[in-house]
Amino acid sequence: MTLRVAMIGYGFMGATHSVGWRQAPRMFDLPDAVEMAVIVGRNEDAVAAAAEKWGWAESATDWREVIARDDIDIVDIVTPGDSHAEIAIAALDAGKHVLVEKPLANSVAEAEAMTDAAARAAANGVRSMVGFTYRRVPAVTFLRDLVAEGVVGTVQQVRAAYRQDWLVDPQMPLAWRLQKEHAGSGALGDIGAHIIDMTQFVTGQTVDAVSGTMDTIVKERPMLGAGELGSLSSLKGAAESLGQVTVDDVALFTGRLANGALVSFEATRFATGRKNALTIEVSGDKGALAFDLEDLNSLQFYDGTAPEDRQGFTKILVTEAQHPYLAAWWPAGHMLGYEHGFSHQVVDLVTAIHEGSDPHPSFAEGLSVQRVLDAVERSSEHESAWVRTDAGSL
Ligand code: SOE
Repeated sequence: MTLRVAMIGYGFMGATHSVGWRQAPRMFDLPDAVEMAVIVGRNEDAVAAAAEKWGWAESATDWREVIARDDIDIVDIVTPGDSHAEIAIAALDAGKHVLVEKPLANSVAEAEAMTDAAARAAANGVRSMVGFTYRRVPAVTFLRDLVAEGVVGTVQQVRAAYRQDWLVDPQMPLAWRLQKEHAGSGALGDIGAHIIDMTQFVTGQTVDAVSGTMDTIVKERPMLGAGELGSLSSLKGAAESLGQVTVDDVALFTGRLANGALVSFEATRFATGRKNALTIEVSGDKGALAFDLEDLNSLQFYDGTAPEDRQGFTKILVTEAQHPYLAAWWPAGHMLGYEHGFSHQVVDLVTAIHEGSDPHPSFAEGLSVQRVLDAVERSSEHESAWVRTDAGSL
């Protein structure tokens, strides 16, 4: 069978997902063929250029028409968060499998409606998945496997941070990611969502309560031209006039996991010198594991059960055929990069569709992250009071 894909959106995430759709069928033995059928965007010329550049067979400007087509099987949504709910629900109701970029939505209400639509669709064999792609960096998947195996023992504390610095320059324009109406929130939802999901994924525990503080450091920024959203890969041409930043630049929060362990979270676009620094360290009563996205082909492992004179963190190279996803790529020892997670996401979605199973992260897991995001905002509004998240179960 051939699965025909329509991708809605064509910014930075459009590029990353296109790489995934292109590479996965070439490097992995997928159970079904994949065809990059149509890419959709509002600007006819720009979306036609994206189709040409990334290898989509067609381009189109009306996502509703595309979703109604009988020859489309999968809808991949990479638009800003404010349109995720409308497009995803329409696609699921039309019987299309859906992949939606993180965070699932801009609000808990939207995420709940999407999760309901996904459950209705699942009853008819329609699959849905959220694009928390970092789960599929082989070292992160392996870290999860090791924690589940009991290698660190009982998880007692987690440190998770996602630090970028692309907003330190006050001339960086007011792109959609800095506008609440489009993005829902700022650093919190964009990159904080990744570390919440990763924490829940690797520990198997929900974040049940949070206490947080959020701040906007540069409150006004140069406006973009009328109708321009500003993709991260092409931010330029800002006007003289300034507009209000309506989201957070920094979100610091503490979380309490279901088993009682504490987590410190930091999501910031103001970590001068830190470009894409996602780090997580899981400490248990028998050992610890740490991951750093800027050194993504390895893990740091501390074995607390080793003889005292041989203890200390050691580096595990996650580059071998036994490690998740790696057998399909290069000979042992050859490393992967940022883009490979997007191929692994395609592999797992296509496999789940073929097998008739539900891929992870499900919309329910996306909703769980959304509830944590919402609780952090409420906590920050109430002088960092502890707020329960109602994150549900994983
Ligand atoms: C921007 O902060 C961003 O592109 C995120 O939106 C992505 O999810 C992450 O992969 C890289 O940084």
